[in-house]
Amino acid sequence: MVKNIKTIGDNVLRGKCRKVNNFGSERLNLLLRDMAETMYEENGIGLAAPQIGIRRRAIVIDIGEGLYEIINPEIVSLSDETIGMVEGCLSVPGRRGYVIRPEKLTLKAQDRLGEELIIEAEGLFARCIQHEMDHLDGVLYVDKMEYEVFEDEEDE
Ligand code: GNR
Ligand code: NI
Repeated sequence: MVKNIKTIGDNVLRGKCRKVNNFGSERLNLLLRDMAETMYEENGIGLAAPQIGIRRRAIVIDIGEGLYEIINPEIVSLSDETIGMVEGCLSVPGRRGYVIRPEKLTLKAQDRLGEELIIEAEGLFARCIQHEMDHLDGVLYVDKMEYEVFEDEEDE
């Protein structure tokens, strides 16, 4: 089911999410399905559970290469090299900002059955993972952006 996306100002976006522990359950399957449906409906490349009001450490991502479900993610390593990119967020509608983050990362996480996943990411995938992991700790890109990018600057 497509859910309403919580927007900036809603406290659910500002808390720390708890770990998922109900692996293999119908409830987790439903959460992940709702998250993916909502992400696709809203044309996002990622979505974190708190964005639909659920304080759990679950993320879905699809940057055009298929759906990833990432549960209880933990950073294993971050590159020293950083890169800037313009970000948007479904929870901060109508705005964009330039954010500097590590370019690459390695992640440890779990899949929907609780099996360990090791993910190495760079480029847009690494960007999206970091953006979504911030959501799990109540952080929005506007908290770390260098400057706002206005609509009419984008096509220049
Ligand atoms: O759809 C989204 N696009 C995006 C672009 C640049 C950096 C991060 C993102 S994530 C965002 C969807 C969203 O708000 N996920 O939390
Ligand atoms: Ni977001």
